[in-house]
Amino acid sequence: MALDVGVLGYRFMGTAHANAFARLPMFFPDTPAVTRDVLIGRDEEALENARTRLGFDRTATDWRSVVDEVDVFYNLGPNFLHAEPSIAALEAGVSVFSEKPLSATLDGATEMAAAARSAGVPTACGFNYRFVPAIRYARELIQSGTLGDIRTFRGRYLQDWLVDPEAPWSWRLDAELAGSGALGDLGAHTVDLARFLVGDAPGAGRIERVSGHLRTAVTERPVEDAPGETRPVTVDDEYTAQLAFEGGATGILEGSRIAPGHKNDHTIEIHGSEGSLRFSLERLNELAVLGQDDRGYETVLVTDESDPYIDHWWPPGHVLGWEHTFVHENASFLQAIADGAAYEPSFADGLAAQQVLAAIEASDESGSWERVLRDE
Ligand code: 4PW
Repeated sequence: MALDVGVLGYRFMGTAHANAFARLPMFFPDTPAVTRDVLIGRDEEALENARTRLGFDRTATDWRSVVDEVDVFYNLGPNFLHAEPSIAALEAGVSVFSEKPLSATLDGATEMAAAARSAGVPTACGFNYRFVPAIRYARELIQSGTLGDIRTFRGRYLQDWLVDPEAPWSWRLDAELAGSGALGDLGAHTVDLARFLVGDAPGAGRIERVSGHLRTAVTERPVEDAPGETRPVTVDDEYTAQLAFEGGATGILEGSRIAPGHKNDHTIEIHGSEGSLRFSLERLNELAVLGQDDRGYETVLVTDESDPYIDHWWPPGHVLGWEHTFVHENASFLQAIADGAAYEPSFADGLAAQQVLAAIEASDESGSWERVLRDE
């Protein structure tokens, strides 16, 4: 029987997930079938256009009226809207997928993770970069000891869509609506990859302490279609952070939405006692690996037998792109729901990342290193 899916949000992420729903029966035919039941939003005209384009059966302008009518609720709305509808769905026993960061606030994320624990149904936080074949291969290499003891994790995520001071204001630039800027939008992914790749590796483990710095370079931005009107920017344009892992490894993170020339540059470098590896999202079919044989970094083409998804797509060398990560993550999540099995990255992982982000913000305010505070 097909899973009825309700989706709040129909722009960037709504399209990315609807594309995944459409691809699944073609490329992952064993994944449970999905009925694109209801698309949720406020602007009726835009919503109806999106319903037709994205292939949903119906629309709703109030999430409250439909959140308990579906089998899976996808919360792809602005960050401030993640907590309340997701908790309501969980209280009705509905599985929930939330985009990242899990919430605009640490309190919201904590409540969402608690609701997920009580509901006991699979939840997902949208850390889609865990589903890049090269990242999964990197984890395998680290797990099998190829890099030895982990010593350094370096992660940067740079974009440039806010370089122009005339780029218009949006909810992503407001602390109440978004929580933070580059930190939550981009840093959440980097922190999650640190957890995924080295969170259980020798020498690294959990992130214990952080030192962070946030900066807003452009403090006012024009309001679209309102000549002469501006609004304040109350989130960071860029952040940097140092990490101390419990096993002794060090970490360096940076994120920016004002880095000219960098469109979606998420680069990870990991050094261990026996080798190193390097990954860049803009070349996501490759992984650079430095082994013990003194031959320098070698580029592994991940669209080969090391690609865990190769059987689902094209022959080796027929490269994958950004949108495939959403297909892989939805295949795993929907399968977990059908099997009643655990899924990762869950709301617990979303909360764990948010606790690190909160510590980075606290450090920016205090000017000191801060411990990452956890519930357990
Ligand atoms: O993964 C990225 C996000 O964190 C996306 O590619 C775009 O930039 C959308 O939001 C951020």
